[in-house]
Amino acid sequence: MASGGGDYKSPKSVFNQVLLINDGSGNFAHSTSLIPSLTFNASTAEAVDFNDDGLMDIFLGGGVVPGQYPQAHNSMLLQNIGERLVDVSETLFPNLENIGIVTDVKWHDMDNDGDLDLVVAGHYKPIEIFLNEGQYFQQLTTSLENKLGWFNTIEINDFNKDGYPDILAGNFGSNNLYKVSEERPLTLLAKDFDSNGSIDPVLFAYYKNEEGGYSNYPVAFWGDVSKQSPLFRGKFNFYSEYGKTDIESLFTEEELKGVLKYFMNFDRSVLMLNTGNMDFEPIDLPLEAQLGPINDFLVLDLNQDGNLDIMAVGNNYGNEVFVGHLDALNGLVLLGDGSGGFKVVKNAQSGFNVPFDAKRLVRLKIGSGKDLFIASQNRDTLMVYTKN
Ligand SMILES: [Ca+2]
Ligand SMILES: [Ca+2]
Ligand SMILES: [Ca+2]
Ligand SMILES: [Ca+2]
Repeated sequence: MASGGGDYKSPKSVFNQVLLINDGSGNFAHSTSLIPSLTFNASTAEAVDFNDDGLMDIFLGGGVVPGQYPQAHNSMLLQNIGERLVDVSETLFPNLENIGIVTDVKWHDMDNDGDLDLVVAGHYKPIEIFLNEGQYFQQLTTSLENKLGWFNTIEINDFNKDGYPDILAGNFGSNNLYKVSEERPLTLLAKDFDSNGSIDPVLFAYYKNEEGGYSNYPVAFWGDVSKQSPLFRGKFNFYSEYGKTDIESLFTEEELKGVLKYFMNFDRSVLMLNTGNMDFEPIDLPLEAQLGPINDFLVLDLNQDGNLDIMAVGNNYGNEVFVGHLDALNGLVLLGDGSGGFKVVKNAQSGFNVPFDAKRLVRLKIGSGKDLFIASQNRDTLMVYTKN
């Protein structure tokens, strides 16, 4: 179980990673001897037997260091050596040290050589694939590497039935004001500008300037930026001044020394179709899937026509990044055509409607053989659906 949060004022115990052992009849006991003591903000935990020795190992994804956004904790691979789990990241998986904000991972045999490889999604990152080479994990170079997203969730499956695993990726959604591209990405500058011990992240986006070209302007309203730090407050007297400030004029050269830069240039939620030669071609999900950030998918054949379909939930109310309340998604049902295309089923027709800050979607089989679809919403009710 991954533990954590973005609030650095939380008690330290919130960040202790917890391993619960099931005794086989549904009773869970808290195990302290099996895992090393790990206290950090973990975003995801995936149990997997990556070395096929019959013992379940664990991958822990690193979330944001509280108060230091967008800096992330190292992700970690814990190998089960029988009596306990040991951190083998340094020897088997040195890339994990610089992997950044991880939001979701999936283990899948991507190169069809019989062992499980790791697919990683995160923020300010492309989708990355690490091939399991036995003694180490080797990053696969693909054409996806220039597509830096705010990816929240991934699923691996063969959507077009050609025998090659495809990657379904839930991203920020293209329905936003930033209109990002490789030439005009969102740019996040991060530094402790006022030296008070916490990072001050400032996000910039390209908008049309008065000359008809594009300039890289701060995204946040002046009030929010000045609340963040007295350094910013002191720079302007009028809103109109701030309105004309771009990335070059907001900071002095001195202030930009040692600044960390992060980019987001790809905002669409997509199906990345495997081309069969270890590369992928992103295909946009329908417009309805671009209305807001997608946080979780369920992949299944809903209408039993032999083609994989998608259910999804999303939105984001609590943002560490300045972009406000994102609530345009109402839950999605997409019927697959078996070749990578999808048809939207309207909420009124499907009956599936999850309009709030939805984080996870799971399927549970109950006694009668019926499926329950359960969506969790942050600080709100669980919503439960069944299929007629
Ligand atoms: Ca193992
Ligand atoms: Ca493999
Ligand atoms: Ca495929
Ligand atoms: Ca189907």
